[in-house]
Amino acid sequence: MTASPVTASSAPASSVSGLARPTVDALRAKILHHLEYTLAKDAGHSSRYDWRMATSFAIRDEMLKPWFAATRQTYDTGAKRVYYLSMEFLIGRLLEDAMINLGLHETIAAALAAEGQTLSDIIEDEPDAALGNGGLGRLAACFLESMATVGVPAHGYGIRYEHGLFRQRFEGGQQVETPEDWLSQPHPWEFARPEAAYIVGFKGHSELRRGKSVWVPGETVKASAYDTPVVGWQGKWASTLRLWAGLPTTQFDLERFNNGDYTAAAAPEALARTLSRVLYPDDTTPAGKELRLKQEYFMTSAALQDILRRYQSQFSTLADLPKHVAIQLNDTHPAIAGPELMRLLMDQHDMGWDEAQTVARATLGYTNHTLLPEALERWSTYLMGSVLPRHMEIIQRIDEDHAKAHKRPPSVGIVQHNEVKMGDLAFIMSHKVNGVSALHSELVKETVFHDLHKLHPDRITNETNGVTPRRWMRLSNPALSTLLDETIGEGWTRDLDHLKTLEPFAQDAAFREKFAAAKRANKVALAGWVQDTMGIDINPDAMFDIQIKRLHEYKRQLLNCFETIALWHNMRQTPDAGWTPRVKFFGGKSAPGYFVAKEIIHLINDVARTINADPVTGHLLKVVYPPNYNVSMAQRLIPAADLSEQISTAGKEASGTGNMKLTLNGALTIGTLDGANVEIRDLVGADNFFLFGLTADGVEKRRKNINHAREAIEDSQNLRDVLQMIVEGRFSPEEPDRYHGLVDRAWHHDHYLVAADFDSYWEAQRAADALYRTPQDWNRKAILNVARSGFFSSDRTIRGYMADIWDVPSALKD
Ligand code: 26W
Repeated sequence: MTASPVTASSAPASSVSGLARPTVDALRAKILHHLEYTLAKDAGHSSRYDWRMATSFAIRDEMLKPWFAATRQTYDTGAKRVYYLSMEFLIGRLLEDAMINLGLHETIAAALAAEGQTLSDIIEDEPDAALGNGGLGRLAACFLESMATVGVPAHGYGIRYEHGLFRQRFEGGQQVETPEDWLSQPHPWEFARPEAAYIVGFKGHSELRRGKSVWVPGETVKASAYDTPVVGWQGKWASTLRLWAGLPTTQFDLERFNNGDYTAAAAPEALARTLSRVLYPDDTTPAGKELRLKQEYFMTSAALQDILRRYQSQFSTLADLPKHVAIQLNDTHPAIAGPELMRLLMDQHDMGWDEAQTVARATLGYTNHTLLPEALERWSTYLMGSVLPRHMEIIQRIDEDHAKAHKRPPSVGIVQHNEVKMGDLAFIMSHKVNGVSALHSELVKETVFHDLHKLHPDRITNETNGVTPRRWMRLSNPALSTLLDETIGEGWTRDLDHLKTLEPFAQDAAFREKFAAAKRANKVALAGWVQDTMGIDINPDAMFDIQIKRLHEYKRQLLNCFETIALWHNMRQTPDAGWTPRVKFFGGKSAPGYFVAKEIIHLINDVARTINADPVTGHLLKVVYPPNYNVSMAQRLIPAADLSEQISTAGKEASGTGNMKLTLNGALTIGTLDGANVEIRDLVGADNFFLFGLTADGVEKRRKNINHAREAIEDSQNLRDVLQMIVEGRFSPEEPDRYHGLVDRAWHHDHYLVAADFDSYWEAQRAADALYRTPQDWNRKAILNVARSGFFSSDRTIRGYMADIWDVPSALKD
């Protein structure tokens, strides 16, 4: 719950679909009912946890109506279904989102208040469902909510990790990871579905029987389903998130247990649970571990078996599968779906090779989310062959077919150098491949899939990412949401293009006042939270400059850190030069094994410690890096942002989605022409965007000059001073040579062109300083950013997938 003064306003009563909305008293009774009969607790002796669970169950009861209705209608109409396969769903908290979409926020607040309970405290008590690393996982969560709002008969399939993304804390400024355990308490939003369970095999061998290949797995586990309903805006439709948990197929080995061999007795259970034990915390470099491949196959096979079971309960001809089912692969992580669907169609449903391949390809779509070479999954043929011997056979033959069908250059091929390239497999086994921003989709054609694009020129399309305005505005920013409702009506929540009607108000001084007041209220609330949780005093009238995202060299948190040091250094020399006061916010986790990223975290914290203790600049500059950045913290930071840092090396950030959330909440962007920044700048207007840096082409050219960093540093007094201060231990007096490696890399291995872009970044930052000192101009531009951000709704993105890839109509009549 964003601690903003104004409470979130949910879907207005009249608009919630045909649903008789429960009154305050009815909901109060429901909560008390669950307290007594579901939790067996007396209202007088209930903890915050009890009240949260009882409130969650009361809301969950209301979710069942649209969920049942959507499920039933889809069966009755035989509507085409969409299945979104993802190893990650970065959901966050669900209580408030459900209340908002069901139009019950005020009602619940009143019901709880009548029982002396505070809704915001109860909302804060819910752990985040952190079943993802970053952009890819959060996009999947936004898509589920948008498919439920737009009316797509949709299921998300993933893994019910017992441990989501690790908790981050700082010790001596360094990241330390501890296991996340969201399931240490019962999770109120899931329904166990033990009847939906499937056997998944591994290893073993495949043999020919009567001319047919038959796989004889060496190990088996059971995938057991847990369903979570996802209700759309105004509760008109709902989608289902089905997550798989690993269970042993063999009984507990009592005999072994009785012989005292306890571990062996428990081994099958332990083995099975490892499959859904923990999320791999890497968001670029694949761990390449056998367990990760097994997790990917476990999720994918269970999903496909469930999809075919449901399909056959409605339709008889498997050859018609593509007419009734669309399956989307969220990056290459579920790419084994191609061979697995063919295996099921051939080995279990006697379909011929060619037909099975055609049906599979027509059913599958693949989304690429990254160009980073190290992020593209490649499994050794040895590992693939030992874990999935039957699939290795099928992959080999798919590759041979493709080679026969297309005169392809030697560089093209799924199996090469004893590796299976999952990107090529996903491309060849999908009827549509898409990038996630206009620039990225072009770069996908020119780089990672250049040769395949030549062979299949109409396969790659673009679907620019989006974010759900329900969580990222209506829920997170009630102050601005209420102002929008009063000014342009509530229609924007379902159709974000309505924001366009806000444009004229940018010229309205009175409206600008109200807009600035809403932003300031959010900043005051955030300042209070920073004081309470970190003991740092920040000025809510300073510019809140925010960079929140995973730590990665291409996202260039280091460039931001260098500019922060240069700003501090200049402020110290001329403290009375009329500087614009700033608070630099950083938020983000590093993959545990990514030491360069961890060193950057250490430096940022060391710089923060030094600057925050400096009495000379205390009123001008503060650096705040709250640990354990996650979805709930993003909901707290984004509404309070003035400046959005989107400073990645051009050509590296596939899209970005934080950039969209910050623009929607009235922040101005300082950024490069990378990912969706390009489309944000095009739509909000170049005058309302602080652009800097090399373009993607410029980066490729500059990289050819091996001395690009040294030359840039020698050209920049500011940057030289910064590197000098760092190398002499100015921020690490207790270990002066702590950053010698980092500074050496800045001079000699500046792969992401931090030095080359430093001066233009500095200039852009000073331009932001200047504009911030003219609040009327700043707010006019900020209002135009909000008014022109309608395109970045994930509803628009989903409508793109429905039209371009899935060929699925909305089940909702407008
Ligand atoms: C196997 C290791 C691994 C895990 C996750 C490799 C790569 C990933 C993801 C693709 C990384 C990711 O989250 N990519 C981000 O996806 C967002 C949603 O499309 C984009 O907005 C971001 O630009 C992109 O970095």
